[in-house]
Amino acid sequence: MSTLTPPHGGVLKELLVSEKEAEQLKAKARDLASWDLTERQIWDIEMLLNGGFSPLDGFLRKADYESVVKDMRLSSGVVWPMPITLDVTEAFAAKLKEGSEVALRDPEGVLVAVLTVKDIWTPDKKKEAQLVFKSDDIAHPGVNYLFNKANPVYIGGPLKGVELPAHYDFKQLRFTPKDLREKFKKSGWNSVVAFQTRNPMHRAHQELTFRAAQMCEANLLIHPVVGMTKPGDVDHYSRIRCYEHLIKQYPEQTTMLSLLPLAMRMGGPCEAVWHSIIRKNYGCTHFIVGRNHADPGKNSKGEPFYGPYDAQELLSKLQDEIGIKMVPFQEMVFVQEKAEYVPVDEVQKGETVLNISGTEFRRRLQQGLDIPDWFSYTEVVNELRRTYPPRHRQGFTVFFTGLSGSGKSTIANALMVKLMEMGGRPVTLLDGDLVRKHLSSELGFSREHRDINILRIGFVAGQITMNGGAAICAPIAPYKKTRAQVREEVSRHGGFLEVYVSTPIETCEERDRKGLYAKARAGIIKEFTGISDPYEAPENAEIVIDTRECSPDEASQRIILKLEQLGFIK
Ligand code: PPS
Repeated sequence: MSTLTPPHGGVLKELLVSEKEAEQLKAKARDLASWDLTERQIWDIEMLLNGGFSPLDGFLRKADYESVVKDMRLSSGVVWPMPITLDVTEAFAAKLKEGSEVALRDPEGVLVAVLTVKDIWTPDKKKEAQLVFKSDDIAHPGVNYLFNKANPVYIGGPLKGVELPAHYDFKQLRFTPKDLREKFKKSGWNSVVAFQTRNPMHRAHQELTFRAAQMCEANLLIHPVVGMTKPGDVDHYSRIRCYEHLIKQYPEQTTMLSLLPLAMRMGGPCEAVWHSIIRKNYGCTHFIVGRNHADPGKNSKGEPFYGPYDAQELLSKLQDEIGIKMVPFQEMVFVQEKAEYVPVDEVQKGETVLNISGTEFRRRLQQGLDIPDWFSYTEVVNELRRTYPPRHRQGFTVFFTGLSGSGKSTIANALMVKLMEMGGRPVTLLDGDLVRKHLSSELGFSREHRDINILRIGFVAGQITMNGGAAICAPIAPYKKTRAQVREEVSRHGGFLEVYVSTPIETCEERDRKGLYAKARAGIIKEFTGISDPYEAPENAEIVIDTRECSPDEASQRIILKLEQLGFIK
């Protein structure tokens, strides 16, 4: 464990032990209670071990937690605005007492650190949300995580770090606080201004960061977050490819790109304070805070959680104490007459301001439309076009639902061959019977088993969609909630079209192609959908088809036209 005071930043508290001690801990850990770190905990522990969260020496203990939540300070009085806590289940906490040691492992079971338990407590999450995020509205991603994802019990205590969590991507861009401090020192970078981002950077960002660096006569660190960001953000792989293009726009030897393994909380002002402490730990002397820093978006009433410049206001009061200089920045806008970017408060009367909102930018990407040069760099736009191809090059899923014998499989088969005839995408049919034979042969028809079956179909369809294919699913899928889960899963990767085959039960029973209805009526088949098990009809299906009125050709044609209307077929 090392405590060093390099020329840049304050005291850095790295929590990794020596190789020898790490070997001893690995041997000892075999007999300790073991906790598999959640995704967010993995990011937090990386920042704890590498010193990015200095002066913390582990997950917060109760007294520090209470003080942080109430006053944005550790109990020692040092400014620290964000509760970094280790949340565990009640069952796991019940195995522990003060003084217990816990082996903290990554999802593959690799030992990352050993925690000595000092406190175990059940937090008042509502109070935590109100005090830290100034809200208990779950539209706030930080609040939502706290209420719906974080475990109910916190354990706190110091850490002995065995090894940093492994990363295999962009290794050449991952630098610890110590690495960066050393790099800055070697390069003679005495003043470094850091720029925090979780979005792709366009010309406005380049202008802003370049001006900021010029203003404070500092070198520039582009320091994007690659841990958890806001749900729905552009994935970090695409973003980093964009930053790698963008970095070429700065004068040589002035700017560096390094990735920050941080799990954001979207805490606005208090997050800005946290970010600035982190940047100080990484050896920076200045930190840019713009409009809506770490903004959680709108609350459930459609209002902003924080004011656009609240973060600047709060940090301006604390910057001296923290020991980093805030560089406040107004939004940069493009002035047509001047053909350049200026801070919004420098726009003169009568000048034309051009802007493309995030929503408009995504619409243009989605439809393959022009994105002007003044807005971004061709290389950056091309990267994003690869990540967000227009709809006609995205994958999609057509998800049929309906009673047994309603005609799902017949229409699904007709649709499959029509799509194959058109070409352009690989087509996969996940028919109810087929899935039960190849994917779910061990399952029956209880509610639990049906849910597992449908979620499996959803997972496979999601993967096919993600990789640009067309998945056609045709299970009964009788339960609304499970169908909604499938929609959510698939929609993350591409298009989702629900087709409700609404043929009434009387017709299905009359047809009774497989003789199952007769068996169900006779009680030979139990839990039969529509007879002895419920079917919850969809209310928002994109298409409703009653096969009494529609041939398989007509039905599949309607689906093709809908896909065309939505832009998936061109
Ligand atoms: S589910 O609820 O979505 O998991 O059902 P699914 O996998 O689509 O069912 C596929 C076929 O199973 C036959 N079958 C039953 N259906 C409903 N209830 C019970 N108890 C049952 N037992 C067997 C039925 O033939 C379903 O096929 P389709 O193509 O819908 O007729």
